[in-house]
Amino acid sequence: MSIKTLTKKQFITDFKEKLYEEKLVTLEEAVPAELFTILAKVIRKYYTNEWSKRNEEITSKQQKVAYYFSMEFLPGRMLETNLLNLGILDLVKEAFTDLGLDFEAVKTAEYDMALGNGGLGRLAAAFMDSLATTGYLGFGNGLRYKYGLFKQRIVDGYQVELADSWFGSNGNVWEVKKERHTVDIKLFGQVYLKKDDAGRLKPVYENAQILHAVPYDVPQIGYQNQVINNLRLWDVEIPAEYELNYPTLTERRRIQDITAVLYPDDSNYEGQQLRLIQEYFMTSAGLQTIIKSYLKQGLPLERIHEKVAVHINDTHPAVAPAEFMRLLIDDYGLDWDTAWSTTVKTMSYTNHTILSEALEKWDIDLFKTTIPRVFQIIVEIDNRFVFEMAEKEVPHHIIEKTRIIKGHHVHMANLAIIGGYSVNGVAKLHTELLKADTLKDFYQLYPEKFNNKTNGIVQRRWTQIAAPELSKVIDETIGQGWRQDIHELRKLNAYLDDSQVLAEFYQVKQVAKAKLAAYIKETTGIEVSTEAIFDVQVKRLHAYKRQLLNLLHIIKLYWDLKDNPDKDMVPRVFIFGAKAAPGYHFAKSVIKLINEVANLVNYDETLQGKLKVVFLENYNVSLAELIIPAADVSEQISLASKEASGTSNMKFMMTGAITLATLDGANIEIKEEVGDDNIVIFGMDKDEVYRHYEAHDYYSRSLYENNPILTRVLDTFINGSLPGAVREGADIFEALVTHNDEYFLLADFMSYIEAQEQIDQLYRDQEKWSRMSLANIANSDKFTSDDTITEYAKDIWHLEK
Ligand code: 26Q
Repeated sequence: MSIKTLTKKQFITDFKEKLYEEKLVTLEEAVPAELFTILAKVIRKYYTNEWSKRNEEITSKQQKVAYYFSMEFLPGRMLETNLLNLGILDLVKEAFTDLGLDFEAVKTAEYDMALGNGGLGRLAAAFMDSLATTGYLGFGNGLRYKYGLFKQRIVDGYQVELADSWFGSNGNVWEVKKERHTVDIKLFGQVYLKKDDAGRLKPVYENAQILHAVPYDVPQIGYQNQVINNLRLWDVEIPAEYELNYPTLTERRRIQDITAVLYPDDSNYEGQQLRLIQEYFMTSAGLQTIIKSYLKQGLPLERIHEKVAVHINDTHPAVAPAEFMRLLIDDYGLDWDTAWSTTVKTMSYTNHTILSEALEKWDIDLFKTTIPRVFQIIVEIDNRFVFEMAEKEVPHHIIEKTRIIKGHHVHMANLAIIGGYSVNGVAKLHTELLKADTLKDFYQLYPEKFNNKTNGIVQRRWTQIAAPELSKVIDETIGQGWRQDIHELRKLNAYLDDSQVLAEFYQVKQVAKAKLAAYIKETTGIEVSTEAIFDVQVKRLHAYKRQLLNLLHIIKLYWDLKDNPDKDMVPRVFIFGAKAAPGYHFAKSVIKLINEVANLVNYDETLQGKLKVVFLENYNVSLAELIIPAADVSEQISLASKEASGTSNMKFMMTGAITLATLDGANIEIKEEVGDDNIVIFGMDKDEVYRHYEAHDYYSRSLYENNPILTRVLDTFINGSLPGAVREGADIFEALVTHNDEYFLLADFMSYIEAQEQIDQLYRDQEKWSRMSLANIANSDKFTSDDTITEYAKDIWHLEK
């Protein structure tokens, strides 16, 4: 069966047959969840051949393969992208119409695959799609968490977390378990070195725990190109031998915990042993498989870097260089120097944060107890690094700052940098800051390792899938070529003065807004008008992302309207979506306050419907697909220098929202692409921020006391205006006034207010606004992850097509 010759008729036959065979029900009786499963199973059959061919190619073609190691992959729903990429989305939709079935209902029966927290995990999923689409041999390696990122409910304005059991008892429909590729993972115990017969030192393990890592492969289907790559996710199993020791329930549970749940914290590094085990488990399993697969080609191990690139997504798999050394030396008998030389040529690392306190480090004793042999190897790597640097006469203090083991900790970023050949940041500014600040000592030692790779997004998901109406209008304006080659979007620049075209794009935005408005009404009961500006901030909740600054502006508008109900303003709907890490009190207080302000404004008739605040619970990829195309304003308001890149900013741009932003992360590159007139910038830039750090001259309290607007807005938190959030109000007030406002909200406040007023003025001129919006769509092609991954493939991994 080939996908290219598939007809609607054949599909309908296959679909009905499978439904009857597996569920013993007819079309009329089947519920959406059943229909979804059957549909997925039917289309699996269509791509199986291509998929298994691809797996064989690795050995047969002897081409270099990149392996993307990541603790997180956040693809969201897969049905629609899989259909689109297979080239049968329209065919299936038409078939469903013929059968009287509701495709939308079936599609929404799929659970989001949310094995990631946010940006980093979504980027990894985007790279999987783009690797397949560009045709490079690039495979993913991660963990098959039983529970993905928690499901968020809002109860009385508070975040409540529920377990996300994203696959039922039958597993995930897309995955295939590959039991015969199971590998052993060794943890704990004691290790000492003993000479073998040949006089070589070999490690002897005592009391180690041996676990099974079992892979599940998830297909990554390229866009209409017959390429299907692999995302390999590892699960833990208890080996039969171990069962013979009658492990207690607690012991069994402790093992199963390894792949039970994704850590929901995306900033605060927390030194928990289970997390270290997760990281090591995934990394070791992946590397063992890679070596085995490489050796099948009959090539010498010391040249593995010619056929294999291992990419370390943030420090989470940064144990990789040490584990690779262990395998090469202990299991395959390479000598240290040969092993080290090939290891460094195999590993590359992406950094996703500039906050140095967020860089992962592990307590030495914990590390030694958990993976004793790997620890020995790290000690050796560290010693040799120190020796080599001293020989090169690198100053002592620089060596101390860059070595791997110091202050009773193992520093994972240092291991990733020393043990690899490439370090990249995720946007231009971010990479510059890494070089000048966070990693500056390493930049002195190894300038040649540093490079930038600005993030990207899968344009297909954010246009063709999330914004079908928009896509149709683009087709009608410039033809369909942009669906294959996103750079053709630039043709839209020829229509910036075409009132007819501008009106059509405006209309399409209104359609998306109406859909979102209906969802808001249905899920929250709040009525919003599509005539209002839809002003959106959706992302993880973090102090540095400054959702609170957005809220301060809303409170200002509230008081303006209370003073003057006839205030001349375009009605606004402020829409938030954000999950807070469960232990992050500040972030949870902000959620509560947003919801309290929503209660204050949404039902106050005197505001004449000019101000609405909506917090949509459980923001995830699927909700993003609904929200982003409906946005007029994209809030990207982090304190300059703190947001490494951001990627939602790119999705908003591509679907025609106007970016309201600080000069941070990729916002800077968005501004470069779209031009100063089509973006609204405010606030301090990174130089001003850094100047305050150096001069220690920031006093938030004096801004609070001397600016009457700020006084009034901040007092709202403590003067009884928000009776449902007295404690949270006090906490937030304290953070901003007493604890000197770590992220300079008060410093940027007036500039933000002015920028918001500018937005209000711009929106009044419908044609002008539509022109800005279209200019954003027309110049968004730079941010396709297809191009980002091509740069990784060429500049870092040196892959051939
Ligand atoms: C670390 C140790 C222990 C437990 C969890 C973690 C952890 C998990 C996830 C630390 C960080 C993360 C995620 C970080 C992240 O998503 N960063 C974002 O990456 C995006 C892609 O590069 C950027 O666009 C964002 O700017 C950046 O914040």
